[in-house]
Amino acid sequence: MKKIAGSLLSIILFIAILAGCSQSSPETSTTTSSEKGSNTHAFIFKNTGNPYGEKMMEGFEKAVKEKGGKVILRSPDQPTAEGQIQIIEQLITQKVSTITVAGNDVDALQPVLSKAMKQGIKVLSVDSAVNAKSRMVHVNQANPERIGQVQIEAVSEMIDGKGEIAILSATSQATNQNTWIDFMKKELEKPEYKNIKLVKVAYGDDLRDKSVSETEALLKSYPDLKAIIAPTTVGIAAAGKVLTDKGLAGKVKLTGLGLPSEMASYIENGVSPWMYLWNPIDVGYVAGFTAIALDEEKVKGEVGEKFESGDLGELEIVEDGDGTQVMLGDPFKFDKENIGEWKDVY
Ligand code: RAM
Repeated sequence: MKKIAGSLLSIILFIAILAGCSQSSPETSTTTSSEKGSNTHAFIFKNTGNPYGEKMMEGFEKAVKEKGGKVILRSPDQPTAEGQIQIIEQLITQKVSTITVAGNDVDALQPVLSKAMKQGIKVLSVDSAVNAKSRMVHVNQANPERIGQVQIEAVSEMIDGKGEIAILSATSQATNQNTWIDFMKKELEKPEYKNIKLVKVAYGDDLRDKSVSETEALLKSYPDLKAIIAPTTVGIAAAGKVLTDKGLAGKVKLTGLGLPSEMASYIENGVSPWMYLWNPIDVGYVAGFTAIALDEEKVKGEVGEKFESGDLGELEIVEDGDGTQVMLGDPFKFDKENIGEWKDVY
C-alpha cells in the first residue's frame, strides 16, 4: 500500500513538473515569435550583379545576425520599379517583419509599400530613397549636398576650371543619383565654375555594357570633352575601362563615386586622379539595425529618436524634407595615396 502510494505521488509530481514546463514555454515564446512576428528582415537592392549592392547586403546581414534575426536578400535582374514591386508583393505574402529597399523610383513603389505598412511590416529605404509616404525612415549614406559639391570641386581642379564635362549616371529614375546631380548643377552655378560647361547627362542604368556604350557615345559626340563624373560605382568602373582601353589617361579626366576594389587600377594608372565613396558595408549594417529598431518598436522613425547600431554606436533620426532619415557623414576621398589600403575591403 505504502509502495503504491509512493509511486502515485511520484506520478503526480512528474505530471506537476511537466505542467510547470508547459506553462513556462508560452512565456518565452510571447516575447519572440507570437508578439514580435517572424523576426525576418528583407533587403532589396536596385538590381543583381552590382558589387556595391552585395557589400551593402553583407553589412545588413551582419547586423540582423548579430540581433538573432533571419535575413532575406533579393534584387530584380534589371534596375526597375516593376521588378521591385513583384518582390515586395512576395515578401508581404511571406509576412516578413521588415522591408529595406534601395528604390528604383521615388514614387512608383508607394502603393505596394503602403500595403506592406498597413499589414504591420516596417518599411525603410536605404541608398536610394522612396518618397516620405512610402517609408518610415531613410538611411542616407552621406550628405547629398556635399556629394554634389565635392564632385564639382574635384572636376574643376582636374581640368583647371574650364572645359566641357559630362555626367554618366545610373538610371534616369534613380533618386540618389538624381539628387546628387541636382546638387552638382546647383554648385556649377557658382561664379568660379563659369567656364565649365555640362554638356550631357547620360544614363548607363547601372548595367556594365550600357555604361560602356554610353561612355563611348560621350567621347564620340563631344570630342573636346575634358572630364566625366560618374556618381555610380558601375558607371565609373565602366568609364575607367573605356578611357584606359582608348589610352585617354590624362586627356579625359574621370571622377565620381567608385568602389576602391573596382577602381584601384584606374586610380593607379592615372585615368581617375581621385574619386569618392563611403563604406557600403556600414550603410547596410546601419540599415539592419534601423530595421530591427523599428521592428522592436524602439523607434517609430520620428525626429529625435535614438537607437543602438552595433559597432557604429548610437544613431539619431533627423529631418529629411517631409520625411526622416539617419545620416551617415561625408563622402571619403580615395586617391593614389590611400587606394591600396581600401581595395581589399570593399
Ligand atoms: C551604384 C548604385 C548605388 C550608388 C552607388 C554609388 O552602385 O547606383 O545606388 O549608391 O553606385
